[in-house]
Parts: sequence; C-alpha cells; structure tokens
Amino acid sequence: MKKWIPAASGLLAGFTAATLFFGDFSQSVKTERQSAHAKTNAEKVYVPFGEKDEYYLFASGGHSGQMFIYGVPSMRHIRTVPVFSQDSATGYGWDDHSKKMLGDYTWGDLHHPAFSETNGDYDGKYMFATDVGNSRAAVMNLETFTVRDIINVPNTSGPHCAAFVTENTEYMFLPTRFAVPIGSEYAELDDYSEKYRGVMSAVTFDEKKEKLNISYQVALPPWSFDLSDAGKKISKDWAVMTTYNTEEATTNLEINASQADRDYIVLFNWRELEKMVKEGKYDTVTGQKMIFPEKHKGGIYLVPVAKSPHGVDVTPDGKYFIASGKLAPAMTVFSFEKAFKAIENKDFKGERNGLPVLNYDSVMEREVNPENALGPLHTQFDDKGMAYTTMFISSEIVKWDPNTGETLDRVPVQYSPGHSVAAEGDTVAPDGKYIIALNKIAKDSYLSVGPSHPESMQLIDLSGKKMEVIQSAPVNPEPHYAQMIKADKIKTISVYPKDEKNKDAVYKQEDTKIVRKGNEVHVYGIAMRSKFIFDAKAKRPDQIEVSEGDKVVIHLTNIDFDQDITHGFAINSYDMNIEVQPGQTSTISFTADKAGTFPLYCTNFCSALHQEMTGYFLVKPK
Ligand code: CUK
Ligand code: CUA
Repeated sequence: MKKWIPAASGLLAGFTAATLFFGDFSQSVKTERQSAHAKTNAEKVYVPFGEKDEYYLFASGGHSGQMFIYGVPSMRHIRTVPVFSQDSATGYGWDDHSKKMLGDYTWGDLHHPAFSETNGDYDGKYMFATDVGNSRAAVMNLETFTVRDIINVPNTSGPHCAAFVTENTEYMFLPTRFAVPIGSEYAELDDYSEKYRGVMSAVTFDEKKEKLNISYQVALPPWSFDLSDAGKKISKDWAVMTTYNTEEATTNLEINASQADRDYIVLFNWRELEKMVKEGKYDTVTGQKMIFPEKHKGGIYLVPVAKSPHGVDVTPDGKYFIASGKLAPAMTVFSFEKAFKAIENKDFKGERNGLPVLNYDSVMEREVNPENALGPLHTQFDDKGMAYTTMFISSEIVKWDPNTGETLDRVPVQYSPGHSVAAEGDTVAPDGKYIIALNKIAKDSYLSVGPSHPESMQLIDLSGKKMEVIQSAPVNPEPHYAQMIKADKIKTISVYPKDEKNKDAVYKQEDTKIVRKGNEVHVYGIAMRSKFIFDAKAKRPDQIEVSEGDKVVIHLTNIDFDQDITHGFAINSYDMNIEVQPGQTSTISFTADKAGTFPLYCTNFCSALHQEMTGYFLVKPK
C-alpha cells in the first residue's frame, strides 16, 4: 500500500491547477487505486458463501492446550478442537473418555502438531501433538476431529520438538526440552551433569486400537533438545534435532553468560535404535526401555553447529538438513550424504558425553547469511525446493535456494515470526502456493482488546514473482507451529454410525432405562429433537431421581442421525456439561454430593424447541 503513495502525490503535483478548479480529487484517485490494489488481494482470499477453502490450517494453540482450525486462503477460524485442556464448548474433560485421557491435568502447552504420513505425504487420517506443559502426546482422529488417545511420557520433561513423524508414521519422536534426573527422581542441581538426562522418546501409534505407545527411550546428555525433523527419501531412516545448553548450565544466568561457541545437531538412525532395542540393548527405567548410549554405542552422532540453534528442517528431497541459530545470523546447510560418508569413514572429532562428534567441515554444505537478516528460526519449503526461513529479529521471511545459498526474495511481516507453515510444507512434495507466518507480536494490527494483544497469522501468496502478504488473522494464544493440508485429503463423517455392540448405547425410546444397584444409578438415556428420555416407562421420562451420595453414571445417545444436530447435556449448578454429536453415545460419571432440585438442559441449540429440551435431576437428602 505504501508504494503507490509517493507515485500518487507526484501525479497530483501536476494537477494542482486542475484541483483548484475541480476540487480535490486526490482522494478519489487514492481510493480508486487503493481499492484496485486491495481488490486483487481481497479476491485472492475471498471464499464466497457456499464455497469451501482450499486448505485446512491446524495451528497449535500453545498454552491454551487446544488446536485451532482455520480455512486457507480465507483465514476464517472454523473450529477450536480441545486436546490437552478442558473445553466446555464441547464437554471435553467432563465425559468419562476425555476425563480419563486428561487424567490429573487440566491444561497443556501444545507446541508442535504433525499429520500422519504415508510415503512422506500427509494422508489426512490423524494429527499428533505434544504437550510441553505436562509431558504428554496426543492423537486426533480427522474423521471426527476428536482426540482419541493421550499418553503420559514418563522420564521426560517437556517433550517439545515433535513436528516430527517418519515417512510412514512408524514413529513420532519426542525429544525433551528440559533435562531431569533419570526416573524423574529428586536430585540436587549440583549433580546435574551426572544425574540429569535429556530423554528422547520414540512413540508408536496403533491405528486399529487408536492407541499411542512408547516404544523406547534414549538417555541423551543433560542438554535441552529443541526442534527436530524426520529424514525423507534418502535420509528416511534418520532424524535430526537441535540441542542447546551443552554447557550443562544449571541456572539461566550461567546459560546467558557462558555461551559455548558451538552446540550440536543430534543425528540419529532410528532403524538402528530399533534394532538395539530388539537385541535387548537397553535398561528398564520406570517401566520404559531406555537406551544408554554410553553403554550401547551406535546410531547417534553429533554435528557441531553455531551456538544455540533453534530450528532444524529437512529439505523435501531429503538431501539436506538446515539448522538456524537464533543467536547466530546464519542458516547452515548440512548434507546427509556427507554425514553418511563421515560416519562410514569414522571421520570423528572426538566424543561428547559418549557420543561421536562429526567433523563440521566434512558435513557442512554451506553457510547462508542473507544481508541484514537476523534471528533465523524455522524453515519451510515450496514445490521447487526453495527454502523460506522466518527471521524473528528482522521480522521477515527470506526465500533462498538451499542448493546455492542465493537469497531470492524477502517479505516483511508484522512482527517477529516464530514458525511459518507452507502448504503441505513437511511432505516430500510441498504445494508452493501459500505460506503463513505465525507472528509473535501483533502490535496495533487489530482492534485493541487491552494490554494483551492477539497473536497474528499472515497469509503470504507465493504464486507471484514476489512474495506478497495477502491476508492476516488474529489468533488466540498461541500458535507455535501449524500444519497446512489440502482440504480434500480430509474425509470427515457427519454422523456417528450406529454401534449395536456398544452396551452403553440406546437407540430406541422404549429401551431407555434407569438401573439401580445399591448406591449406583446407571441411566441409559437418549437425546433427540427436542427432549431427553431417560426412562420411557417412568411417569416423567425426562427426570432422574437419585439419593444424596449415589454414584451416578449417565449414558446418553443422540438418536438424531441427521447432519448438524448436536445435543448438549448440563445439570445446573453441578458443574458438568457434555456433548453428544449425531449418533454419538457419551458417558458421564459423578457423585450426587449435593442434595436438592437441579434443572438439566440441552446446551446446544438444536431446534425451535431447544429451549424446551429440559428436565430435572432430583437428589433426595440422606
Ligand atoms: S518453538 Cu515456538 S517459535 Cu515450540 Cu517450534 Cu520455535
Ligand atoms: Cu438438544 Cu438443544
């Protein structure tokens, strides 16, 4: 927008006389030009009512513990899917299944989402995510956009860097951001170097059972492991991750003061680690198979890199891995082929903590240092293999050629981008077309909501000669990373199929019942437009009566097998709320510890008679 202003004022200077006679039409010239320009971008992002966006954007919700789903190019927020945090909009965290998955935790810090892959391509089936806040991992089914399993990862603290699934979803790797004593036991910080470890976990997914499982763990040195990426094609059995604090500092003051010149990229061959586990080369720690590299050598190597690297990303062809140092201005391109050769030739420069250190010069392909670019963090790729690196400090995205190091283009963003995400960006064949900058600072981009400003995502069009920001969208705290997938790859269902084997489900009004066993009350009820039926034979079928102290288990089935007819179920003042989507059965268990009369009602607007979809929960005092 700024570009045309000097041109326009130059133009106007010649028309001063005309202006005197015909009034000031600079305003209309400006408006016309502005709208001509704006219209082009507006058209690019405008998705008319009735049409759908071309891509889904799954933006991690950071410490909201949720996942934000947007449409691209419109950048419309479509849905928030709860993952690690309770969410009353969907009853997540109240019904038995989600409550059990969340366990003792009420929140999470979701940093890095990753799609399941087949042959290095997003297959649109599942989404994985990690929780830095409470050391967990989750999997979301993309037919229903619901979380199916959450796993606690013992022996680790803050699995951070897993945007990170191997080519056929064999593993999701969870390196940890914080080092903790082995087994998470108490150990003084003076014993940091001997007793603490940065543990990486290899997690597998059983698609049939929709269950996550920890396959094995590796006891790495007590460093912080930051970002990582899986190899592709020629490097598909390998993975890389960045590490910092190799000084093993135990306070932040030390970390800031005694910076080593170099940290490392950890390069590992997961096939080899898998083999070691099969051969029994591990110890058991808190029930997990843990490889101690000082005892069982092989499969893990260190590559020196500029101090405090943050991101590391593998090129779509799998030939290079690119490290970016938040404190160093350069991106370093390393060659997998060179690394393989160096490993074969034992071209090592000694060891650190029992791990062989590869010779920097033998593995490094080139150092790339775009002029005045500061704070490179994360790199994404387009359909031609060109790299796009976010510059946190100089607030821009720089496009460059990993094969030559040449800077090709750059575009300013507002402000301080962390990650960016390209269309199908982590696959072996990215789409080009779009990249979205996930900006940490929005400043005055949007209407103010007080001192805390929203985060900002900016959509950048890659199809023209120059990158161009064409849309922006505010977003809740706080996307760290995101994934962008072609919309037609995701095949959602609109109604849950009938499950005759589910003993909790009731599909006919006459089958509804309330069963009492001692002080347990089991309700088999249905929700339908627009009433609840808990026991069709009772005098008042929409009431549940229990005694104070009873354990109450309510199974509720939505028997409206119609698209978009979701019912909710809440009991006033009982702090509970669940949701049943069309055809779905949900169960909620609780103790009726408050005597009295409590209205119950449907929370989801479901028909013209939604307001009437009520009943009573009566708790007889002891
Ligand atoms: S981190 Cu947040 S900007 Cu968790 Cu991927 Cu780099
Ligand atoms: Cu059912 Cu509102």
